[in-house]
Amino acid sequence: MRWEPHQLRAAFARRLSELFGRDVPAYPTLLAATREVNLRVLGSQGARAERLGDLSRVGDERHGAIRVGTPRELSQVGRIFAAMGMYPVGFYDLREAATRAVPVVATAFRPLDPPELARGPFRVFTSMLVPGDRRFFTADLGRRLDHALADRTLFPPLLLDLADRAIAWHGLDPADAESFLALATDALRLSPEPVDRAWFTELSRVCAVAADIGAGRTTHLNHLTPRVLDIDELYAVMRGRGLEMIDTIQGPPHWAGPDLLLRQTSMRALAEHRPFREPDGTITHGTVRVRFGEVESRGIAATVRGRALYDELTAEVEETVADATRSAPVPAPERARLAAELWNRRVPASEAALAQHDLAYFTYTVEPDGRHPGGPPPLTLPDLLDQGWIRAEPIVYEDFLPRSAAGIFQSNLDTAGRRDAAAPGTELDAAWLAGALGRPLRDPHTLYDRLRRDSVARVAEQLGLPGRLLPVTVSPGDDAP
Ligand code: OOG
Ligand code: NI
Repeated sequence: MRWEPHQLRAAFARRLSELFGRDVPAYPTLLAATREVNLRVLGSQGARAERLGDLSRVGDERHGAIRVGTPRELSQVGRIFAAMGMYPVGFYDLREAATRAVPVVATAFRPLDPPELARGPFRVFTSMLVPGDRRFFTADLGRRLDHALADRTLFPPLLLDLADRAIAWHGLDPADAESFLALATDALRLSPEPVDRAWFTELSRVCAVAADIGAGRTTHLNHLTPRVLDIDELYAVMRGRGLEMIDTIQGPPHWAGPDLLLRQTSMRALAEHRPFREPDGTITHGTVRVRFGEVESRGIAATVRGRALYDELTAEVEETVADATRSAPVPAPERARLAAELWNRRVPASEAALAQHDLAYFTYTVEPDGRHPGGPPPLTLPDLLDQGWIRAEPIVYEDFLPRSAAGIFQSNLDTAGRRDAAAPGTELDAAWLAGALGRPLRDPHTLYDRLRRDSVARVAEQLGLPGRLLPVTVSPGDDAP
């Protein structure tokens, strides 16, 4: 018997959930509320509720978040996740996306193709500190941070060996699987080791994220996020139970059309006990606020065009709010109302229209014989769809959004931190991150686009239209909604 990567992934997600449930009391509350809301949505909407994933998948679906300090640590994370069939997708620069100091760049490790996603969609948002960025760290502090980070071992050599073995053999025997899972889970536990008070305080002045990543000698799971079918209702339920939620839901507003991209909201981190080593060598008990709760709902993946529209509308809402704020603060519900109003005006509110305007990704399949009309099929996708030859299934968004991620980070920062806008930033991009990881970094759009393209090619072949079927995309610039 061998444990395959997807079995390791599922077991790892379960172990993290147990660990987190023991340590963070709000997490079981969040899971219970998520289950209730999901069942309620299924009860009231029936099959429609499962359009973007059946409840057995959605109910188990989680993403985690971890933070590391160096390219070397990041590449080790890449090995451990590759053992579980999770690969880096997307480059997120939170230094730019955040208004407060969040000196990290990030990627997400996840399964790549639909069969693997169906077997277990666990993904982990992974951030890496950038001590070389002079906007946040002076040359002296950056150097001392580099030094401290170079000197620690987040992942024991045996864990990395087992990861390499799992990659080479596409799995592990049961005894090795057990060691691998135990060591990997242990590496993400909050350490009981004392934190150096002076160092922690110095880094906290830059920002809490730098202190969280750089002050200790270990890393830890920051949050574990369940997926919910109705995030507005979940938000209300959690508030009703007295949990302190941030004031907004990040991402697209609640609007008239289908769920798009990703909506997320989070809970305030609880103060957790942690020992500190004071400058005089004594150990005292302090608290840190790092681990928090988050919940998300996933929608249809937006195309490049859809994403550009999303970014444009987000910027418009922000401008409107910024203008209005000059006379009086704009409360969160008012912001949500403004956004919804804008979306309802500017975004086509049906799956068919989103597909037709090339705003969201779908896969296409031929209707079974007897379900579609006879005679020669028409030659374009919209006609094939209109006349009932083929059907379109939405592709679920499996990735993250940089501004939302920045919002989730910031929701748990008490202070703005320090940032010297005049200092030069460190240029880092997807190619740089791929180099640091030592493995290919996939672009989300390429993955979604391939699924769409492959399905169109299959439709064309099945209907005997090879090479004649028009591409799905309308050419850029025409009939923008
Ligand atoms: C990661 C914050 C981003 C998300 O879901 O967008 C994130 C962190 O706090 O480490 O988890
Ligand atoms: Ni998250």
